[in-house]
Amino acid sequence: MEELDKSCEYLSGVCPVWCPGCGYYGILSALVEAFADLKLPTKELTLVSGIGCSSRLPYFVKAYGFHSIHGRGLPIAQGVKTANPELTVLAVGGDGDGLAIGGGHLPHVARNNVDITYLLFNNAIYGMTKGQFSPTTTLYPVTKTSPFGLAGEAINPSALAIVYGATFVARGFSVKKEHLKELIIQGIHHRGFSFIEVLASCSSFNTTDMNVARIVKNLEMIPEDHNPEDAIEALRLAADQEKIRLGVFVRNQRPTLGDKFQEMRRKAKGKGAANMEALLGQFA
Ligand SMILES: Cc1ncc(C[n+]2csc(CCOP(=O)(O)OP(=O)(O)O)c2C)c(N)n1
Ligand SMILES: [Mg+2]
Repeated sequence: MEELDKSCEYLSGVCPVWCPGCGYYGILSALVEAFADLKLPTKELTLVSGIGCSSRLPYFVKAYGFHSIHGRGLPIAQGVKTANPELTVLAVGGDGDGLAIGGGHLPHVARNNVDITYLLFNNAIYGMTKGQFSPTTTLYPVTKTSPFGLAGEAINPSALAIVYGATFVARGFSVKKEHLKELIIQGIHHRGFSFIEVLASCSSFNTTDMNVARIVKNLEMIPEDHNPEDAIEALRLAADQEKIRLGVFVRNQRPTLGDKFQEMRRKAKGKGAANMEALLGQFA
């Protein structure tokens, strides 16, 4: 009960508008419990999202929130973190938001190793706009925008994040709340870009791809002896067609974007554009 009270401190009081049975309730619950465990001051916490059912999450959490533009949560989160490195910044959004319209941002935030945590809510459908196929739709081929089936192969979000060079990549499941909470805690602790794919069923428009019974039957935790610095093995696990692997695929260290900017600032001091007098003098 005490645990519950603590995590409630991170709920804004705005009632989620998600459908009954939506997997996102489990994610919200895991998230606020992670914040409570970490005892994060709400004034140091920022949630940035794009557009979609998943992207409504910042309304429900007591923190700074930015419900932005479809597919643009990641670059905005990068800007927030760069402007104020003291903040704990999380980006959240859906599979459509992050892999279709916003798919061009993921490689850059990953290669820049921006020190933020990104939760990609994978329900394999455009939920908010009522059931068009997304880049991760696989087992539910006939949707409002694919009456005769899907044309392309689905994207595997975790595999993509590994290939893009994210320094922390994990997969959780909305139903396994404790496990997801631990992944979120590890992601926030990780210094660098943390990508967490969360499988979640859309109770209204696609109960096939992320069918809870099917995932429970097929899931397998990543073996404890997996070396998270071994990206090739991580990719093999993430792309496993037989089993749905949950846990941490990748964890490694390299300088963050903030580190690089600091280094550049040091190098630039007193030189070139950093010397304002010399710069303004050119226009005299
Ligand atoms: C520029 C732009 N294009 C299209 C839309 C319409 N739109 C809103 S949400 C959405 C897709 C949401 O799907 P997803 O990101 O998977 O989130 P979910 O609702 O499933 O959580 C689309 C296409 C929009 N709001 N803005
Ligand atoms: Mg979706």
